[in-house]
Amino acid sequence: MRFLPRFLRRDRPRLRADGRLRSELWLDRDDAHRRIDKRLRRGTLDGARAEKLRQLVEHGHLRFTLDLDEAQTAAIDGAADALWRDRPADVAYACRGLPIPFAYGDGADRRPPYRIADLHTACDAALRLALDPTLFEWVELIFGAPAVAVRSFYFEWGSQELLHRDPMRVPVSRPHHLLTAWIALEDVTAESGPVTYIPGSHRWPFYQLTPSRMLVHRPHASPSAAWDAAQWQRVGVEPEVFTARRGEVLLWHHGLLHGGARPRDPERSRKSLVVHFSTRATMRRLRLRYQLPAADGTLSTAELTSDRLLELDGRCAFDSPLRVHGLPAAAQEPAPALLSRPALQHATML
Ligand SMILES: O=C(O)CCC(=O)C(=O)O
Repeated sequence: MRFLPRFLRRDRPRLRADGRLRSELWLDRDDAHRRIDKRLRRGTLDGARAEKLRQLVEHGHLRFTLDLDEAQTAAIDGAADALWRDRPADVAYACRGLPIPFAYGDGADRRPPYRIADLHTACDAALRLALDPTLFEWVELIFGAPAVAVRSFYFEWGSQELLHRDPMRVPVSRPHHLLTAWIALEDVTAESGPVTYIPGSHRWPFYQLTPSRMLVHRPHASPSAAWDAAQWQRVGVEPEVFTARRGEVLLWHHGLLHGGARPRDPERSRKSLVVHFSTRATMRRLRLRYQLPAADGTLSTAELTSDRLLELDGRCAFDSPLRVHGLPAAAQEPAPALLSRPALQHATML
């Protein structure tokens, strides 16, 4: 193992012969439906939940609704306004590339399809939502183990993301210990660019870097993106669209191919919070990459880690590495090179 190149050591996850990730989780096992039957017979699961779990096993996603009132969503939107106004160094946003702390960014970036990374670390209302008890109940029912919210993204507009799978983007220790909750913060129609997904694609084989090894935490332009696009073309299905009322949640499996539709009306907001979850026991430390200023004032990629948790009634979310490392507030004294745009435009991955 010591002699493997670093990128191979990181990309250790093994694939099964059918190209899916090796997973010990009950929902990925061939007897998943029998396990649901057994729990129904024992009375540890009710019929409605059992149906939703079957949906997840078969189609890679399930839906439910949270009790999310307007005051909570208004507080979340207000926190986004405050970040753009105050431009702190310990919260970041992203356009098409790696997140950059607000302090080093540019107000002109507040346009589609930017997103705020880990708003839950800067806003109590977003933290309460990421740690919502109903959300955790579902996630822990599916994992069969205590969960942790790994990171979140707040969107004001649709993401317009190409179809992709989350293990390429979300740095969890075990890529199959990954569930994503997409939460509507307002009613979302076809006009505002809803989330799209391909039911059943969670069972499609992953791209193999070398036999049985998959690629994780890699850019959109990686061979795995091309591989997934080719599979999609071969199957020839239209993605489904998640139009939603405020508080509705689409929860998806790590393998589900999903993205964001192009909005019919580009002016229309599409406010949402995306929360990625893993299991507490496997996720000890969060490693994230950012665009940060180097000594010469230009922006370059830096990896920071966090093992600090934010807790609410026993439910936990990772605090962001930016807050743990406490970057200086560079906005007070911006170096001219930090405001040059090329570095932002050339970054290609989250
Ligand atoms: O909100 C969307 O349109 C998609 C978000 C997404 O793909 C993600 O966060 O992984």
